[in-house]
Amino acid sequence: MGLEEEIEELEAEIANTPYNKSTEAHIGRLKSKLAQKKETLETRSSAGGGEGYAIEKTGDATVALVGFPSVGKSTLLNALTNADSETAATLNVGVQLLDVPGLIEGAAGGRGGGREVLSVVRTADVVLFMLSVFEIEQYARLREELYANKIRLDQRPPSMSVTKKHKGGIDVTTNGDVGLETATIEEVLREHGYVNADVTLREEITVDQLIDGLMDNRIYLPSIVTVNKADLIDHGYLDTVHEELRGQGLDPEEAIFISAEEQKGLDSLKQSIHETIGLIRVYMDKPGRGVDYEEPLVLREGDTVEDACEKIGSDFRERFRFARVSGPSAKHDEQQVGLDHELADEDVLRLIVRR
Ligand SMILES: Nc1nc2c(ncn2[C@@H]2O[C@H](COP(=O)(O)OP(=O)(O)OP(=O)(O)O)[C@@H](O)[C@H]2O)c(=O)[nH]1
Ligand SMILES: [Mg+2]
Repeated sequence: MGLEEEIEELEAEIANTPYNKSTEAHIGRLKSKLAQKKETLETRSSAGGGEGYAIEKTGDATVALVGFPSVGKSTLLNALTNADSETAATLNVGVQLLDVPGLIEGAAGGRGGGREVLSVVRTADVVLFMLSVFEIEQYARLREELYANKIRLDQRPPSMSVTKKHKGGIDVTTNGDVGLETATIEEVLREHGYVNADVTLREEITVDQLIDGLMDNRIYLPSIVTVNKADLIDHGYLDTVHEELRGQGLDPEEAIFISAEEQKGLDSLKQSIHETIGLIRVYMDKPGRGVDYEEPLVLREGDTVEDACEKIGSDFRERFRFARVSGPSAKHDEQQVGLDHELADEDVLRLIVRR
């Protein structure tokens, strides 16, 4: 039996096994086998390489724009300022939006350019789903496609640790009820080749998340949903669109309605991207030149003065004496701070360095 058939059989068996406490460990084992066989298949079919999908990444963060054909991806890219190519646009504050064409036609099983296309998504910071008002149901398919390609959206990696040891079998420690039988956890670990190991699970987890935690190639990304062609929504139709979004498990309040063609809603979209990535803008107060409000230094939430120094480059970190900060992170204007001071969006920063 070939690998493909084995995979199909496992999938069928999983689908046909009712899930309950007594079958859970068995299902865990089947799912583990399945995950590993898929991995093997993929390694095999990717041997020999493929055409690279070349987009030069610039800027501080990238957003992968994912949607079916004709939903308006290219129109959005063109609508955004500084569109510098057909496949990439630079948003304000150093965020680059990348068109991911042909995800659906090519992606499954690495057909055509699918694998290269998906690698663009895997290296992005945020996934931006684009739906059009008449095709909200496409969302499920897009998510499935990304899931099948080991991209996990809007969730963190499971809080767990596994330490190999020399004897004693598999020892499971949990913080209260994690939603899985100990036998299931042991079975999954064994199936992944662990003989002796200490496993700690700190939160509720599903079999799939446990398997994800044991495979080291899952990518965890936040996502945003934008609904395009909002200009085509008639008065009575908005309720239907909201209903369909709810049917997809989406909150209509959180979806961002835009019209790429009429350039409406683009500011909210940019704002949402900005917040999701957690970017902050820091305006540098440069000696003799004043505050540069035009080209802020772009950092991430949680970044400190030290990160700013390193970002600016050259030898600011080594020559650093102290800094002065005004703005949201400062207790008062021109507050004197050290390298460990945490910066905030729209701070003004002056570095005082040794000559
Ligand atoms: N009414 C309306 N039409 C739009 C809007 N955005 C895009 N369109 C139209 O939808 C069609 C498809 O737009 P594209 O931007 O080419 O779509 P795409 O997602 O890039 O499609 P592919 O490149 O084939 O994947 C074009 O005819 C656009 O003019 C919009 O906001 N409102
Ligand atoms: Mg296009």
